[in-house]
Amino acid sequence: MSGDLILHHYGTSPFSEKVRVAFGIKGLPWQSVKIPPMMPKPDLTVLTGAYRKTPVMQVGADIYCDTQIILREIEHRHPSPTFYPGSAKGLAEGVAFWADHQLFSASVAVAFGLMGEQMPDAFLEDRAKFSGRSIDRSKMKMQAAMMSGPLRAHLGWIEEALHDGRKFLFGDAPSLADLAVYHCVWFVRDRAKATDLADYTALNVWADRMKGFGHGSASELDSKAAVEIAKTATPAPVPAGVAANAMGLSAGMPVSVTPDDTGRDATVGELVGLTAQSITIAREMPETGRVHVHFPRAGFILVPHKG
Ligand SMILES: N[C@@H](CCC(=O)N[C@@H](CS)C(=O)NCC(=O)O)C(=O)O
Repeated sequence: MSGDLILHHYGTSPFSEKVRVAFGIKGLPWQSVKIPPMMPKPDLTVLTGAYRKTPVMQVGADIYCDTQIILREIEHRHPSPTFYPGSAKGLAEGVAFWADHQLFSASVAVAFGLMGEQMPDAFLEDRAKFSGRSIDRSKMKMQAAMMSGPLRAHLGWIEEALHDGRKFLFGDAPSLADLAVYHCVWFVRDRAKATDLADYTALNVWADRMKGFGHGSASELDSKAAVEIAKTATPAPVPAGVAANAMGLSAGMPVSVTPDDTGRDATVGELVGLTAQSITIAREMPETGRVHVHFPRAGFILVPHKG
């Protein structure tokens, strides 16, 4: 049984590891579509409308962009065991957002410093475009050394939090905060084999505990077959509709949604859903039929689209 959750990802992607471990914690079956680690990604962007980041989750004709909303959707469909720790749910979202942005940036600098020499020019050029910053191979080692201190400062908070013997950041069960911190530690420690964190005993024990969850059970799916699945499916209803908002946006309006940090490609479509935490737009393409593309609100810029 492969399940209806389709993850578009590649093996070396830290944010994909966040979702793969989420599948592991919940013991879920899922379908794995391997996407290229750099542009172009035609079978992905036809589904998302332009969003190029990794990973993307698909369920039929519903496309979820960004791990913030991907985790919420997994939780919605498979509530147990929960990733959202009771009264600390909002706090855990905040910790996860810090990890996905500040902690991840420091982790990238340290990991790229160690792996940069093996990275092909085309990959570094792609990442320069993605981040909007020039990447100079000769400066990577120096930048990694420069960011080692800030990385240790960020993760020093986690080491300190874990020192009271708790198993996970919010108690006895792993939450979305553990997942977000873990994918950064995995990138630096397990992928780049950096030794910067070797003396953080509690952090390393916790990271091994997270690793132990595995990835659930994946079955391979071709990217063209995933597009066909979208075409033959119908998007799920959007019961909440479009909430009142300061921009005066209403259902049916053409809008664009763009990440506010990296990979700033605008997805354009018709606004069909807006809540305090999510944006849903409808798009129609000959290859995909009608799809709903979902984004979190935090971290994205939503504006009217003037075609
Ligand atoms: N905020 C996004 C960040 C995703 C992200 O930056 N992913 C990296 C890979 S781990 C990426 O997209 N890199 C460029 C690419 O894969 O094309 C999320 O939570 O999903």
